[in-house]
Amino acid sequence: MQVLSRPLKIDVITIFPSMLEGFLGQSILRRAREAGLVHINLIDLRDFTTDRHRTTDDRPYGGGPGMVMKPEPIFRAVEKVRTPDSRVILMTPQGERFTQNHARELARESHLIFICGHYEGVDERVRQALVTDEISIGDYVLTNGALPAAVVIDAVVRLLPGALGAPDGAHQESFAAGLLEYPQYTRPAEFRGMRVPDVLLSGDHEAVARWRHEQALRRTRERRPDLLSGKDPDPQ
Ligand code: JDQ
Repeated sequence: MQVLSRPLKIDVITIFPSMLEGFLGQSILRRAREAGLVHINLIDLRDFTTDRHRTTDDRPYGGGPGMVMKPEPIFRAVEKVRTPDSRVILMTPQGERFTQNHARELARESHLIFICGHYEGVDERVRQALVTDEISIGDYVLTNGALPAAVVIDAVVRLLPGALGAPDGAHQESFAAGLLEYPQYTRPAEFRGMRVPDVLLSGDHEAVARWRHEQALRRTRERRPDLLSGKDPDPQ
């Protein structure tokens, strides 16, 4: 298939590049890379240290527990790959909460640079002088930013035109419509006494569409009423 837009370039700066290697080499992500939709480059932060021990962290000024990532290697790594069009994204529990809207926005960019923190975080001057976006994937604390970066990359790459095979695959599903998914079934029509709803076997495409929309609304009302604010509540 022909690539219509320039590939999205993604640089990931981390002291654990191997954490991401396996993940990025699988499934949709691998196919998107092979199809030239995205170029992902893993950067080992230790390659940007200058001391014999390849040090990336140091004790916090003012004292206290834990270690802080030194600014110099991060500045050198970012400045090596940055262009005027780059978004420089810091993964942190203090960032803005990542949503499908962020994923859609980032999928329109040409170059993303992810800084994966480790230890207790990064020197504040990295934020001040380099970072354009701070993103949190949720309200829980992980040990480092590599998995959060992988989560954001996965959500963004599947939105690139051509990544999912079918042209509009990513736009059919729940969060695009602001609703949770309707229940899905596949064969057999009866399994351990549990039947697939008759409407799905009826061949009546309009009835199927109506049933799915009702189910999606009901599920959203029951599980995620927050997603419905601003939408017609359609009482049952
Ligand atoms: C880092 C840590 C104590 C951070 C170090 C770098 N959503 C989300 N959860 N956790 C993170 C992101 C995250 C991202 C980068 C990280 C956690 N840590 C651990 C420990 C205070 C702050």
